[in-house]
Amino acid sequence: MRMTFRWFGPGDPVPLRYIRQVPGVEGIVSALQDLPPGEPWTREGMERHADLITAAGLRWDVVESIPVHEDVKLGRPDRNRWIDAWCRSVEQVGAMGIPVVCYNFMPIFDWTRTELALPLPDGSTALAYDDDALRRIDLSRGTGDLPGWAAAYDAQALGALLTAYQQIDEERLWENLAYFLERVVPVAESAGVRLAIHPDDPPWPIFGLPRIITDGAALERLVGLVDSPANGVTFCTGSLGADPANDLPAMVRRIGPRIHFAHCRNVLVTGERRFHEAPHPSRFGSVDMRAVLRALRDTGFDGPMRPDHGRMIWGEQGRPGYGLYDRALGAVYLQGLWEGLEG
Ligand code: DNO
Repeated sequence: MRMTFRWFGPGDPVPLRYIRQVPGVEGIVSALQDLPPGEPWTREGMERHADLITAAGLRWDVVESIPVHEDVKLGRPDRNRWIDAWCRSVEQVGAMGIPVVCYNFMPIFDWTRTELALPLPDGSTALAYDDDALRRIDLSRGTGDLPGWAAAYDAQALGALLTAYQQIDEERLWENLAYFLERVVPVAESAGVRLAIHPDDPPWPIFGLPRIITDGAALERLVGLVDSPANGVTFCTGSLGADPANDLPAMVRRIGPRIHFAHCRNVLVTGERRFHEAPHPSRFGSVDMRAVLRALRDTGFDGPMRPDHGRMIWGEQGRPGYGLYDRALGAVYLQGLWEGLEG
């Protein structure tokens, strides 16, 4: 296992020089954040970004993410153009010697929360999700201030997309994912890059949109779509762990060698489709982190791992889920756990 840390580029309130001081963190997880989905990544742009990381004494270990254009997920006639652009970016990633690309196949919305700063009893705040609150969100004004969502759509663009997705049920989305993977996996293979799909977060349909990467059966189906080591998974304990029916260690044991990246985060499930994020150690949440890490160890995981979202603690202000302090505690906890399992 190699401990890594996400960095959102020069605009990130957490500077690389602080990340460098987190014990054991050598690798950075990052992306060319400002490029719109579909825009191919250039060598020049990647080198500029990599230089900043190297100058801080760190290494760019994982690209998270190269966004997949909605036309690909919708299976629209011009999807090949966006898939080609995605392939060109993957080739650049390979040429830079970065071994893993994390991506997702969630329609319109990436990770979604209904509350960005839920106060916890200890005075910290955490990201939270409540399906009832989600149903009360009015999308007729666009994505506006929907918590957690990075790309912004105005009312008209969002309405058009939501209408287009009415034709896409889960099986169609699987077909469109297979079409995408059949084209990108061979390119990743030749570029020396392993693709790692991120599970849907939360792992159930939201706003009436299909979500398919939600459980163990889905992960097994995914790796079977194109049977290549380059077609793998980001094992995100927080996303998958929000559904109590998911047995995370069992999932790891089934798809083990195809896990190329681990996102470790705890969530406390507080009701039906309702949870908030919690400190990383097992006792604070619904994820048995020790059992997950043991399964990763037993299946020979030697890839990058990162602490996922943290709470906001010690008065830190910044990007929700991505402050320095609680993630740093997570990184150290995860390394301690791993070390203990080595014994
Ligand atoms: C949230 C992240 C996700 C992830 C994408 C990968 O904090 O884990 O936004 O980067 O889903 O494509």
